[in-house]
Amino acid sequence: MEQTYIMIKPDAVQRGLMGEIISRIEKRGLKIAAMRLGVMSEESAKEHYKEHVQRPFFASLIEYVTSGPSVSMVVEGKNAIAIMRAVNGATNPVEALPGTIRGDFAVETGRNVVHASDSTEAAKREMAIHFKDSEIVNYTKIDEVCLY
Ligand code: RTP
Ligand code: MG
Repeated sequence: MEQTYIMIKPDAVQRGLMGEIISRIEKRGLKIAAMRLGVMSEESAKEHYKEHVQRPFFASLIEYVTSGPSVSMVVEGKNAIAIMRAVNGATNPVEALPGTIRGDFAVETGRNVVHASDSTEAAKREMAIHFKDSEIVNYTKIDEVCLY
């Protein structure tokens, strides 16, 4: 079982896409273990995207993700990290396939609607930035029974 950190970015909240995105995650069969709406602090955003600190787009990226409310989630399930990367689609929406969130709802990299952790290490690190352990809820869903 894996957990991954997901953000519905501010452009998606502004456009009323929260429900659509949450619905896709639920319908795929993954479980939401934590969820919060709020404006991400500059400090958290910089820590979250610190791998990109030297890139020319870093300042704009921080401005973008702190520009308004976003939704932070912990999404849980078998292979949740890889599945959520696939559900989101390619970073540049031009390359994102139809049927992915970015392929259906985005046109440019600078407003690409969603984030998902890209590895086990990143997921752990990002969940710790955005959630306390006590905010991540442990519960069982009726469709989780699997014998293998
Ligand atoms: P994310 O971290 O947001 O899930 O996106 P990602 O893994 O698919 O892509 P990553 O390389 O981690 O980039 C993080 C975010 O930075 C913005 N970006 N802008 N060339 C550019 O202008 C550029 N490259 C990346 C995007 O918002 C991207 O999602
Ligand atoms: Mg990334």
